[in-house]
Amino acid sequence: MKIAIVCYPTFGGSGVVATELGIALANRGHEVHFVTYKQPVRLELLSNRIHFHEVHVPEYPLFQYQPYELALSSKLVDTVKLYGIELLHVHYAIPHAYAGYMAKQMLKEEGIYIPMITTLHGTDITLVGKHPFYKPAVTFSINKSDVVTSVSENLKQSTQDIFDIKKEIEVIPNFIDKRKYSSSFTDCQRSLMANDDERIVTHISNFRKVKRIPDVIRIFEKIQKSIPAKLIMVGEGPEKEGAELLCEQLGISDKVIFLGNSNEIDRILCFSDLFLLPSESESFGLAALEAMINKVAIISSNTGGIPEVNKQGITGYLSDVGNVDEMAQNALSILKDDTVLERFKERAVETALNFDILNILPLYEEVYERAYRSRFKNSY
Ligand code: GMT
Repeated sequence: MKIAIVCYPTFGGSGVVATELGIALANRGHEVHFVTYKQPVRLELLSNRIHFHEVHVPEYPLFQYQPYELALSSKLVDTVKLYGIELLHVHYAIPHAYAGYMAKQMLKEEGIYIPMITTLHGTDITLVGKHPFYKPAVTFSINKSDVVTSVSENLKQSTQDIFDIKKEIEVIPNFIDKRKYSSSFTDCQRSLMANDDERIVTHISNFRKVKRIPDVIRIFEKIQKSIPAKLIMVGEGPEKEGAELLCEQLGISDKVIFLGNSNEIDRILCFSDLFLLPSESESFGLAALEAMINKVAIISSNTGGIPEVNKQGITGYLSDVGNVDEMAQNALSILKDDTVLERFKERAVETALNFDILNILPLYEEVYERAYRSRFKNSY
C-alpha cells in the first residue's frame, strides 16, 4: 500500500512512533511517504520505499502566524496525486487531522477518494486539544477521520470524556522493536558516566511542565543521600534551565549530567538502572517502554496510561503525582539490592516484549485495509 504519514518531526513521542511505524511498514513492503516540515529525527535512511516531503511555509509580512495547515494540506494533495498515495495516516490531531480532512475534501473534488486514519497521542487531547480555542476543530476532525486510534485505553476514555465523539476509537498501543535491542551493546560505556559503585538513574523527555522535572531532581536528591548514584537528564525544553538551577541549589550538580537531545537513547538506556517518569499526565509513556526493553526498572506516577505499561511491583512502582517521598523510597527499595534490581530489570524486559512491533504492526495493517476497502463511503 502507498501510505502518507503526517507527524511532528522533532524529538517527542508521537513523532518517534510515527517514524518507527513508517520504517516498519516499509520493511513489510509498503511505500511510505512522510509529509512534515523537517526530516523526522529517527528517519536516518531514506530508500525507494521511504520518502520524505518537506512542507514549506513561506514568510509573508502580512502573516503574524504562518498558515502551516494550509501548506500541509496543499502538500498532501500534491503528494497524493504525484505518488498515487492510497491512505493518509496522521499522528497527533492538531493540526494534522484538520489539514488531512481538508486535503481529503480537495482530492474528492477531483474524484480521488482517500481514507484518513488519525492516531491520538496524548497532549493533542488532554492538554492542547481540550482548550476552548481548539476544541470545536479537534472534535470535528476526529469525527471526520475514517478510523481513529488511540495509544492507550486511558487516552480513549479521556477522549470520549472530553469531546463529543461519534466515532469508535480503537486502541493500538505504542511499540518497540525487540530486534533493535537484541544485538545489545557489549560495552555500555557505563564508566563514562559513573563510577563502578554508583547506580545510574535516567530521565528522558522534552522537559515540558507536564513532565514535572523538579520532581525528577527531588527524587534523585533523596536517592543519592542513601546510595552512590548519578542522574542522567536527556532532552531539551523549557524546564531545563530551572532544573539545572535546582540541582545547584540542592548541591547535587556534580551528580547530575544534562546531555541535551540525543540520537543515542539506546546507548544511554543500556547503562541505566532506573528510569524516572513522574509526569502530571502521560497518555502512554513511550520513554518508559523504551527504558524497559533496555532492561531498566521504572519509577513513575500512576497517571493516564502509564499503568498500562509500568506494572506495580513487577517492572517498577507507581505513585500518586507529586508523591516524591514515596517515589524515592520505592526507587531505593529497588536500587539498594543487586538481586532485587536484577529481578525488576528482567521483568521490565519481559513486559516490554508484549509491545513488540510484530504484535502491533498487524493491528495497523488491518485498520488500513479496512479503511481502504470502505474509502468510497468514508467520512466527508
Ligand atoms: O509528551 C511527549 O513526550 C510528547 C508527546 C507527543 O505527542 O509527541 O507524547 C505523547 O505521545 C507519546 C507517544 O504516543 C506518549 O508516549 C506520551 O505519553 C504522550 N505524552 C503525554 O501524554 C504527555
